[in-house]
Amino acid sequence: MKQGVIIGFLGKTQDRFSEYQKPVTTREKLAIVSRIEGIDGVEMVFPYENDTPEETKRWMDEFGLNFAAINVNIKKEPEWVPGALSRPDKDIRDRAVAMIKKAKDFARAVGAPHVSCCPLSDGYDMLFQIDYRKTWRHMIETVGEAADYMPEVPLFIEPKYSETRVHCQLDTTAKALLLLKEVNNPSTGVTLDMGHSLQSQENPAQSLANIYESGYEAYIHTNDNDTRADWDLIGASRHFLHYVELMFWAQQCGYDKYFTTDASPRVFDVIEFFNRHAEVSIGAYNLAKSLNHQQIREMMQQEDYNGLMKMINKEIYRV
Ligand SMILES: [Mn+2]
Repeated sequence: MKQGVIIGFLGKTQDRFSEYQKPVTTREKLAIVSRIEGIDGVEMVFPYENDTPEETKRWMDEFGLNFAAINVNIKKEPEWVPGALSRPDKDIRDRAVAMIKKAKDFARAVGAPHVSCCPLSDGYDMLFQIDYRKTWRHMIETVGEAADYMPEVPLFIEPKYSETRVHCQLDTTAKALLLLKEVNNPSTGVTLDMGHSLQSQENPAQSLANIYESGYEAYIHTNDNDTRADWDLIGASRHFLHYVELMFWAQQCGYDKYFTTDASPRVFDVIEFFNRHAEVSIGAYNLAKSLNHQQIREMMQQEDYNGLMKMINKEIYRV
């Protein structure tokens, strides 16, 4: 199991009410990653957390780290706050697509395996706000154009139900898959964020299986929440069995990319928060690996629900 971290959470973060932790430079964030036990992967936000590809690569080598992904941010610039990929103004859409293309250039230059994009600002707050037909068509066109560019760097799309818009365009894993089916480019995939999936009232393990059975690649973000909001809690702090089941199906699907934490320490000590996250993630992964996969699938085939419940009690909860 390879574990990574979205390094934005290693410095100062803020919500509507408070600021958390201290501001640190990207190089300092990478130094922190090297001190977290069990994590050597980095997901870096482009264009805000990087220097030139050469300098960025030097820092990564200095601390012995590897790229899990490049995360392209198309919501921060003032013109993209109300949306980017689906807006009526073609110039605004074009500049968002250009930013994704630049992120792909950067990913290739530093040797990152793929670019992940979560189009959080695309969506709506009130009813009768946007033209659902046109905005959906724009999503297909813009994601399609970004996917066509430099296909050797795949583009992963991350759905989320809510935030920053009250209702995001890509509100479920199924909606992201529908978009990718329309785009019809094999060099695309879905970033399955465990917390986003829970907020969309999905079961993350089932959503992961749906991505693979639809013929697409998946990239996993780990965290947890209370299913009402995307709290970015430490992994398995609320949904332990879901966590183990996600690991089980990741193994069944042959998942070999980084498990990248998208959790936010906020009031907790940064390094110890991620030490505990990495610890529970590898623990859940190894627990899932220790299960008798063949027997479990046979019990599912035979609809032996009592046998499966007993397996959960004895092998997972260990009660
Ligand atoms: Mn995420």
